[in-house]
Amino acid sequence: MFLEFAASTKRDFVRGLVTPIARLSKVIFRRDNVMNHSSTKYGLLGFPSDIGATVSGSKEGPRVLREHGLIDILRRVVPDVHDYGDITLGDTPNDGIFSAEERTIRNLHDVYRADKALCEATKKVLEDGRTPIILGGDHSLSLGSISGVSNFYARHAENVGVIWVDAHPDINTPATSPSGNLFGMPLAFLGGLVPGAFQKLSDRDKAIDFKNLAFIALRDVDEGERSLIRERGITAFSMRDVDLRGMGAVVNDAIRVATAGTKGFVLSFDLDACDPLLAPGTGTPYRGGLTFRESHLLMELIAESRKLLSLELVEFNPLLDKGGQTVEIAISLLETALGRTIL
Ligand SMILES: [Mn+2]
Repeated sequence: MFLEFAASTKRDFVRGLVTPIARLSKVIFRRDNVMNHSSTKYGLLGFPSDIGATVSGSKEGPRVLREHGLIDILRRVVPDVHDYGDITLGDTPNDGIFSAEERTIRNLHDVYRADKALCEATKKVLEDGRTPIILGGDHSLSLGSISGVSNFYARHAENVGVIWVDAHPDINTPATSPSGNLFGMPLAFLGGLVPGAFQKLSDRDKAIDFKNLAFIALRDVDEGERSLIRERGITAFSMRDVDLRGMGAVVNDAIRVATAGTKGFVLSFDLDACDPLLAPGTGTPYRGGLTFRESHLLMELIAESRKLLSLELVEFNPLLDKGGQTVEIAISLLETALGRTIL
């Protein structure tokens, strides 16, 4: 800068003085280490439900994240973050709306109420001109939230991609699910494989097209899921790919898949994607997961893409956390996804 100053004073006195001062003031007054995204407005929604999961406790996730100052921390990254609070459940649905296949789902009526409420709430956030940030809660929430995002963009016939970062692909159908828990099935419904009430949350035949879906960090996959991923040719980057190619190459490929012919993508981040040594506070941990830097690099590249339509952070279970390390990494990952940078 001082060299530039010296050089420019040789040219024009005014220009030479004004330019470095303007540059200096940018350095002094800009928000530190934040990407220039601050015009994006965000809307935060809590999904305090874990009845779609095997292990309970993630319903406390949104409360604990807020108690740790999440909103104020995010407002240091982007000025406009509005907290819409937690979703409000509607009435118990008429049993007649469910298909035979859906009837095998555990807690069917209540998970449906929660997903229907989240579907409408997510669409409302988008209608307000804000990018949704959804705090889980178990991963069954994505059936509602991604249906809501898809419905919003369906009005202009725009498609929505999905980057699903998770140890598990969550693409069982009720027929292949070993547990009957909805948190292992949302993608099968979103992709239109299971007819019934959940599919009808979407205004189109299916909320998403599998050709715009990319998995990252897979390492615990059920047999039915493995067959489906192969048959449908779904883009899936397991931990092997992260190990061999590095997170940078993997995320860039995932972004390419999720943005091909779409408006952008939803990032659905399950905390069990991270290694359990890093993030123990989650219901179905599996060893061999993402490191601190791998997970942060992913968020950095997502933020740089400027194609994020909605962000969800799921399966944070405070009851299983150890010394607050999971809540800390969860908040840190959200900050990075919103544009915080190292330099
Ligand atoms: Mn999951």
